[in-house]
Amino acid sequence: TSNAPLSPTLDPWALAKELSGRQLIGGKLVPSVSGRTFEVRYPATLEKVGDAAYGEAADVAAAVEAAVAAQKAWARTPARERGKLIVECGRLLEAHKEELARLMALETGKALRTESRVEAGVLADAFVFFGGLAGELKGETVPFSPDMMTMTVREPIGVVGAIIPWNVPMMLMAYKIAPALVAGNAVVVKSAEEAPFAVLRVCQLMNQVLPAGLFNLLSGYGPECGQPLVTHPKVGKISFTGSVETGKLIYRAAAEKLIPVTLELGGKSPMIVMDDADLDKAVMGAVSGMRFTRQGQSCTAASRIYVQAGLHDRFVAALKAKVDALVMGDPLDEKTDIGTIVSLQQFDRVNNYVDKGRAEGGHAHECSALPEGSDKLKEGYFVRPVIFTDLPRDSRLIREEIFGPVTCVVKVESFEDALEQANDSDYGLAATIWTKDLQTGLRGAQRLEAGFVQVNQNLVVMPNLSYGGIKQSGLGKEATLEAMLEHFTHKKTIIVNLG
Ligand code: TXE
Repeated sequence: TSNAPLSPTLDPWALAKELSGRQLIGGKLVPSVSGRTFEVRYPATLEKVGDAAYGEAADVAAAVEAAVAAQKAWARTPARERGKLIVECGRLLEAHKEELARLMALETGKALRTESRVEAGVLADAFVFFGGLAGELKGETVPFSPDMMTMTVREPIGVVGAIIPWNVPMMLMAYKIAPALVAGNAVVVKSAEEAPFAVLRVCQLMNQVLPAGLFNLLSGYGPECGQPLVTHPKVGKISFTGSVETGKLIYRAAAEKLIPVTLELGGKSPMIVMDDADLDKAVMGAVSGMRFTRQGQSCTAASRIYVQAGLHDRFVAALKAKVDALVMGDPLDEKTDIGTIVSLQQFDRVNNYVDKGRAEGGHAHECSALPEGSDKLKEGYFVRPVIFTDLPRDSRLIREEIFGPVTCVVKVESFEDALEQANDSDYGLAATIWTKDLQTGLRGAQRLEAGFVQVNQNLVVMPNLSYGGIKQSGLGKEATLEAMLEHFTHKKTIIVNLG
């Protein structure tokens, strides 16, 4: 299984070079079958970080073959032994947290101190959590007849395909592959084209602990590499996080094969602030809930804030002051709170929304300042956070996921008005409500249409809390023991006639 221990490499540029042109297939770092690569650049300066392997159908075939072979022995390994190895992966990832965080900051532009380090910590924690659940892969007995001993057992699906995005790639990968592996499956992951290296490093580290071929990582583009993974006849399940459009494509392709999918798609998460809310706490909730430090690139971002009329103006002023205080700069710099948007495509998309909002008559309160000093940063994909007010009710900015540092504050008259507008959305991922009246808070929690609701609290994501949306936000939940059993195992019924 394992090769010589790897020591942490704290220079992310050197690490990216080392990983360039490689994927992990069958326990080996190998180039793509075609030998082709694609460039990855640092979004803060546009300097070249490295070349990622250009995975395609032939690479998918090789990875699935390796996974099928490795899964047989893995499924026969006692569950708690599997769990212990996954916990060991968690410990190893914990020891490499800093290098993973730096590599993440380099390829995605997410600030090291406020975002990338946090993600690296959550990653290790997810492995430890799911590894510890291995003993809970239990079945049931059924009181069917005194002459029949009837029971159910949980069996692995076989090979699971995981397709992940670039916004929190290490964490989202961990939430898919750790439970899948503990449940006895093998995995083939396709990374996002914007962020191929940190997840590859994670897999290289896991490869020191786990059998070769059990998990494989391909880098490549959606249609050329993701699609063949979905349609491969030996892949028995797809777990996807990304856009609604791609989620629907995957769902259709999976329907052709009749395999299960879980889809974590976008969001347009409302935050309701009542007149009686604690202003300071609500404002802090908006700053962290909107994920300004991640440039708003979060599916749970509090991107629509409904504030009751009595508090509205003070809320906007206080929010602007808090966001103004965030320092935008080089993502690798320890002073930086806010880094960059991940890519030119996303940068253009966000700027287009800001232009649209202005054209619709909205008032754009621009916050924070663009980084100063280094000329190199002039090329970077920096976008100033924007708080919109006075947008028309049918504004596209209020309805569509922007995935940038743009939030819309809407003045509402009452609790009912806030609820009606909050629920008037295609999405249903997360929601928060802020009030000192617990009765109002609980009524909000009951009536808000979302996968998870929090009262006087911004969004907490942990592996023991069910995570996922309703409506266009997705299908199926992630995290928790329940999701591990439901999404990564089959339930088999066994009847023994005792007569
Ligand atoms: O998503 P895509 P993109 C939303 C967010 C963002 C928008 C576009 O609004 O602005 O989506 O982002 C792979 N078959 N979210 O373009 O295309 C792709 O290679 C199989 C919300 O990055 O969905 C990548 O690995 N796979 C979201 C992954 O799908 C395909 C996080 C996501 O890319 C494929 C990211 C295909 N045909 C974006 N096409 C969240 N829920 O947090 C693409 N892919």
